This record gives sequence, C-alpha cells and structure tokens, in this order.
Amino acid sequence: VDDDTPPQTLSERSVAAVAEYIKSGRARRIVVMTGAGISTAAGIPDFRSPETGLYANLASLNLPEPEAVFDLSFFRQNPAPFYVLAKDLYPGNYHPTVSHVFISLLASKGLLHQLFTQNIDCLERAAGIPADLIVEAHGSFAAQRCIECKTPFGDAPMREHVRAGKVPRCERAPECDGLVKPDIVFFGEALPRLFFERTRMAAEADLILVMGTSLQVHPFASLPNLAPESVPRVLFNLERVGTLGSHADDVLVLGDCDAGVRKLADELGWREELETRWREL
Ligand code: CNA
Repeated sequence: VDDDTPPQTLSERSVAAVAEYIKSGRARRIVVMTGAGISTAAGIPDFRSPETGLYANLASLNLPEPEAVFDLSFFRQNPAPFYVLAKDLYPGNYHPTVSHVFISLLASKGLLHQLFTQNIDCLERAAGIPADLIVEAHGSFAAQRCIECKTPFGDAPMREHVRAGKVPRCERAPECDGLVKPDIVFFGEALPRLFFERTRMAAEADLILVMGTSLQVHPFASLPNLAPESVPRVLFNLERVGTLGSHADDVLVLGDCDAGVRKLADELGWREELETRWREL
C-alpha cells in the first residue's frame, strides 16, 4: 500500500494510534499471532536467523538437513538429534520475555480474544496466559505419546529421560516399544484440531498483533489475512513479513519485539504494570 493511503480505522499508522484505538474501547477482541522471535530474548534461538538460528546450531548434529530434526521418518531412524534439541528447549529452562508478559496483560484486561503461537517452548503458559486462550498451532512439550500405538507417556518419566539424554520408549513394552515423541507437529503431520476450530477467532478480530514470526510456515502464515481489511494489524518483527504493511491500517514496528511492545505499553500507560509483572514472574 502507498504510505499516503489514509487508514480507515486508525487515526494514523502509528503505535500511538494503536494505543488510542485500544483505549477507546473499540479493540475488544485482540488476536495475537507469535513465532520464535518472541522467545529469542529468553535465549532460545529462532529457526531462520543466520548464525544464531537453531538450524545453524543443528549443523553440529550431522543431520542430512536441519529440517530433519522435525521429520517423522528421520526421527524413526534416529531420534537422538531431536532429543538433543528437546533437552535444551524443555520447559523449565527459560523465562518468559516482556512480549509474553504483554500478551498475559492483554488477557488480564479481558482484551485477548485468542493467541495463536507456533512456539513449542510453553513460555506462554509460563507467562500466565490462560490455557483456553492459547492455540499451540505446532503443538508443544506439554504432553507426549508413542508414535506407533499412541499410548500417552507420563510427564515425570519424560522429564527424567530428557534430562538424562535418553530416548523414551513406549511403556507398553515389550509388546510395543515404539518411540515416544512430544505432541509437537513434525513436517507432514496435521496441525491440532483446535487450530482449525479457532481460526474463526482470527476472522473475528478487531485488532491483530503479529510478533516475532517469519510467516513462512503454512497454514499458520495465512492467519493474519483472515480478518477484514479495515482491521488494524501491527507487526512487531525484525523484518517485514507476509502481507503485513499492505493494508492501509497496518502498522509496522520493525526491530526487537520487546522494544516495540514496551513502546506500545508506554502509549497505553501500562509500562509500569508490564515491567512489574515481568520482574515478579
Ligand atoms: P522463524 O522462521 O525462525 O522466524 C522468526 C522471526 O522472528 C524472523 O522473522 C526474525 O527476523 C524474527 N525475530 C527474531 N528475533 C526477534 C526479536 N528479538 N524481535 C523481533 N523479531 C525477531 O520462526 P517462526 O516461528 O516464524 O517459524 C515457525 C517455526 C519455528 C515453528 O514451527 C516453531 O515451532 C519453530 N521454532 C520454535 C521455537 C520456540 O518454540 N521458541 C524456536 C525455534 C523455532
């Protein structure tokens, strides 16, 4: 869109105007869409940032290609690289970021309609966002099961195996002995049913916040396009992604997402509350 095209909903294309829109009470159904970029400040590398990205780090594991770590047929032959990654990413190792806490603040204020996350680090839950407002589009480490007979595997033994760097196997052994995998969506696997049940929430949004995602993985990548064009969309990301910036009411906040979120919190008068909550978490 031409930068001169006047917005329909916001008074102007700025963070201040987004804050004004929220404060006016017209944004009651805020839908947030997140990716690995909101967790990098916690110390978890994203996938695609060169040098620091997870794919770059996985080079040391001798994978045919980095994506293999999330490939089911590769996992069947060699589950070890996934469990190296799992040991690092396992919930409990990391602290939620300011961006996670901002989303939990939206929830506390009754403004969060739905959060769609691609992350598997469970930091949304750790930040106190109510479970029913979270759609973990690519699953998470919250539960695990046998890839053959689908029998669930306990949380406590899972934690033990991951910590010890051991690959867990189905407890129905010796009959089964299949590999156990967290309910993380691997390449070629279907997304959780909840994702499809909740996409209508994205269509109902009156404000969309997209944070820390390259929007390269489908069908997640099309979520920001489901609401009418007059619905403001704000992108907090290092780079411009997807169709963000092409609507007259899109606001691009390029740079570190925690910095962008702090700017919005300042404009909303929520900054102190945000910092306090983050510190006390
Ligand atoms: P991605 O493709 O790695 O993209 C991350 C995006 O975030 C890029 O556009 C970066 O420029 C941007 N970014 C990185 N750091 C920041 C920052 N501090 N502030 C603002 N923007 C930043 O990751 P996506 O989530 O888009 O890709 C989808 C995959 C990655 C999902 O299936 C995830 O499961 C998977 N993943 C998850 C985690 C996690 O759970 N924390 C970590 C790594 C990968």
